[in-house]
Amino acid sequence: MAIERTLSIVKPDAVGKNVIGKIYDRFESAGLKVVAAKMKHLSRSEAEGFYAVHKERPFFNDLVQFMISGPVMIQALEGENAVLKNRDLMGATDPKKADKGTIRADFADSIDANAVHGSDSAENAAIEIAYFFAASEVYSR
Ligand code: IDP
Repeated sequence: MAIERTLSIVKPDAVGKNVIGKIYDRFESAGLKVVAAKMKHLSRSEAEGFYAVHKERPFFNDLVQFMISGPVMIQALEGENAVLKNRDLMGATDPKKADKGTIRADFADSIDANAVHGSDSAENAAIEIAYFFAASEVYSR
């Protein structure tokens, strides 16, 4: 299976709950490596740009407001089938519908405050990683 990269964000709710390490443990236990990482308090324009694909959706303003409500932890993950593997670890967008044992089932409170972001395709992963990291900041290993 191909080695892929995906972009992951620990959202402000999970950073606020002090569970960055617990979430990283899920990635590492599943065989995903953190190959880039930074903590950042996004500006409104950074959050709007990142979620531009959702700008016509009714929840866009709430989503942006939530994403700038506190610092986030942003990481690129690398491993076999990384995009899907991370989506499986995250669970469904709505934590009430997320499978038991997933990050969102265990750490998220609501569809707005749902603990993590993860790229939904390898193509988007490449775009999202480049949005936050220069190539020289990603350490393949
Ligand atoms: P994903 O994060 O599981 O990939 P997307 O559909 O890409 O889900 O939506 C991006 C983010 O927008 C979600 O993680 C969630 O925080 C928020 N969101 C999605 N749908 C809704 C909704 O119906 N109400 C409120 N927020 C939503």
